[in-house]
Amino acid sequence: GEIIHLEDYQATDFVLERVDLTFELDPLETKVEARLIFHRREGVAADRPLVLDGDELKMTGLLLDQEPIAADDYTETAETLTIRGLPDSTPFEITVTTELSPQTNTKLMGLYRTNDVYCTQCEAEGFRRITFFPDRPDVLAVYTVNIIADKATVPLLLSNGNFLGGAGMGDGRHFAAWFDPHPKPSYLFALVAGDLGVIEDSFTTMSGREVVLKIYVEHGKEPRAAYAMDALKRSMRWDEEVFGREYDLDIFMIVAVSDFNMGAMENKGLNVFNDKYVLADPETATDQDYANIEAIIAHEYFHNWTGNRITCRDWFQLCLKEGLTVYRDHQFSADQRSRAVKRIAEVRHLKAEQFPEDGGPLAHPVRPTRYREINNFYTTTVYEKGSEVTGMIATLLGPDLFKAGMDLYFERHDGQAVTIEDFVRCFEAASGRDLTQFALWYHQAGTPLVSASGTYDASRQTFTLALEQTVPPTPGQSTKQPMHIPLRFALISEDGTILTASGVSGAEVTGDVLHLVERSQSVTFEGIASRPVVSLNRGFSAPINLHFEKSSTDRARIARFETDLFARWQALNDMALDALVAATASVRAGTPVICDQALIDALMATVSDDTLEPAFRAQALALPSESDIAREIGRDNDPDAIFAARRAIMTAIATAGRETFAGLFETTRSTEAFSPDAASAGRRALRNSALAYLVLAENTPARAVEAFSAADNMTDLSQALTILVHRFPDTPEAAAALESFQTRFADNALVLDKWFTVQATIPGAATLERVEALMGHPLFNGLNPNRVRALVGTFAFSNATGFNRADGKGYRFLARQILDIDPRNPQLAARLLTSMRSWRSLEAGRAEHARAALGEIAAGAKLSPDVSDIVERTLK
Ligand code: DPP
Ligand code: ZN
Repeated sequence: GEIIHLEDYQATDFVLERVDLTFELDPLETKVEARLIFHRREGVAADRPLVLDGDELKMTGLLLDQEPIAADDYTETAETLTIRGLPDSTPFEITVTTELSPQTNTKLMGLYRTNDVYCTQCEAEGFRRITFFPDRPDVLAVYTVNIIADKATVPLLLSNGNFLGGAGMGDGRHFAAWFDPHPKPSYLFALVAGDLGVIEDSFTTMSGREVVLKIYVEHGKEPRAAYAMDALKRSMRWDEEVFGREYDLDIFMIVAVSDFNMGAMENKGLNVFNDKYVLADPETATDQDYANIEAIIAHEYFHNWTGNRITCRDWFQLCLKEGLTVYRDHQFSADQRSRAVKRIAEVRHLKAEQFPEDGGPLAHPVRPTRYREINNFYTTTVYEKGSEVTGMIATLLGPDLFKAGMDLYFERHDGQAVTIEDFVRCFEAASGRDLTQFALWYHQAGTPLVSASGTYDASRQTFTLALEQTVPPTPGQSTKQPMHIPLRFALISEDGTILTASGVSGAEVTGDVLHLVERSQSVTFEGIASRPVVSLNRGFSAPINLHFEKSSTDRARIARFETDLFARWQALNDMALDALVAATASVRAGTPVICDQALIDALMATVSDDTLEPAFRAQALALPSESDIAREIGRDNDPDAIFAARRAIMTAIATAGRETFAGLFETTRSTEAFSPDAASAGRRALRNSALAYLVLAENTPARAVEAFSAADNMTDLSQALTILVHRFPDTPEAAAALESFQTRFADNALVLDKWFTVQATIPGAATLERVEALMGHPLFNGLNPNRVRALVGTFAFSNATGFNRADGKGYRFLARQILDIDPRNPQLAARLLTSMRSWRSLEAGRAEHARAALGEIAAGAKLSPDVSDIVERTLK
């Protein structure tokens, strides 16, 4: 593929008015007739041809106003259909007939089959695999869809919009017709047909309209869709209450399928979901699964306004819908659960996934300016950093002006395909604030580094905070301008009160928000009676790296006295990270690891504090991950040393807190029936982290074995299994537990994914052999993306010691998998390959092995554009 540049954007020459599609479904020979009504855009020269996009299409017919088009009036290439000699000023109809083979479409883009169900995925450029079409998001049209299929085997025929009607056809086939009155881009088209079960409900909108809600799943799985339905109704209500957004069709449908490249897809009125984000019951789903379902159901539903009603002008604007919609789903989950705990989980995720991306060879701006393969830009930068940028606008403007800006956005741009500039202008107009510098967050890649230091002047009673920002160079952007960074803060006195300054100079400060806008800024607070401790970047108000050296006593003071719960967690996490980095240095130097007593004391005080919600206490106990530690160290990383250091610190905490953990494990035992609500989930989280520490302290599998047998829900069961198998992988107890788990859930694909993941993430070099053996297991299925991600993906992304074996065999294994998967599913292969993005921060021996494995991939014959784009950028 060629590189596409933002600056080359031009509107189409022809305006598409209407689309009429007819599908005659067949596994190997589906016939598609597309009737497209166009007119030439005003001012476009009469000799300009119509150029349509296509991908692996077999065209069997082409008509202009129902007449065949002469051979020299059109040209077909692998990627385009060009039609010349079209009317100048009158509308005309192009009819394209294509033949598809959904059964053999393993790329899962366009029309394909999953467990005998016909299904589509069109974002970003899948519609061109169905018919020749102006397949770009700024072409909005009204669609009518007719579906014809065998009635007995394909009883259900669905598409976007409202149902027009259907009937039998006398030849064993039947048809259904759908009409979507809302103009939409092709990436939001969907068709689903097959034999599925359904649960049905309804929702009354704020203006009193009744909307039918349906969730389709495989027969027999209907009861497992109940939680998703509940989450959907809560999402619809919340979007009305918080954003004033009402649903706009008579019916809203969700279909769960088992083969899907993404999490889910927001097709208008007909969302298609990876079934992992729909199906749940206590026996088979963890609390994390429930939380994911709630978040993703909400996310796709919220796209109806942020994405569908207002869509993207081009794919460079992807964050316009994704960053904003992630922000919206975060707010929703925060309202449904504990806001602080939700924020902690978001920040952990951001640091674990987005920070490495932003700090490595795949770094790109939230709003990129060039791409080779758009599929590779569905990234945590576009999504999660995009959400953070939206959140910073809310922080800068405050809730009322932020809401005014959102209202203006909906009012101004409903029905349009717009840009980030359009979005930002709404907030400027609503607030009167110039957001030019702020908008650099969309344009400059890289995680800003803010260095801070404080000086207290007792005689003047002033406190001065010196701040400096740098944005590291990233691919294609060697120099950066200073950003507008909103830093929420608190000054805390030694006795724990939050201090209010009598005056501030050197920065704009509004409420608890300090505006850092220069490269370096010195901010003086007056009327500060005693030396304060600064809690900076409260709530993670800006997605930055912060260097602010503090004694562990000062960090402990924040952990104890902050009124912002997130900041308390952050202080604990910083203390732990300091300890883990020091411990890693000790391991590499061959000196004993000593755990900071202040960390142990602060953790134990937090964990024992019954006034804190259990979910928060569990988050406090979850130390920074191996990759967090590696990122903090930054270079010359030895994953084995990091693992050993982390294990040593955890053991020190476990030993010191043994009695506390034993007590917690008992007091958090539930006597009630399972409920997935946040409070119950938090209690389970605390109990299971107590169990993990206890098992470390006791150094025998007994307690994990017992917890495994006693578990009456999937959260407890899978936690016990993980603790047992990860800590004692080669024991008969671990083998027996794995065996019993597999037997018990043999017919549940989603639970079996967990079985593969537990094994793929066992720490240590020996896991590679285990993973290779599991690739040959009868339950492994290389065609199912969830299964591949559960085994190969978690090994590469979440097993630092196993994947980064010193001998490089982990990388070579991944290289073989990439080359094997790429021809059938390039999107999946490219995504797995991003696990190599931090290779340059490894110690020299591993880095050399990683480079060689990347070289093997790069040398592969006939790489997809997806994989070749990632491998080239990763090696650069
Ligand atoms: N399905 C993906 C999402 O909802 C892409 N739109 O984010
Ligand atoms: Zn989305």
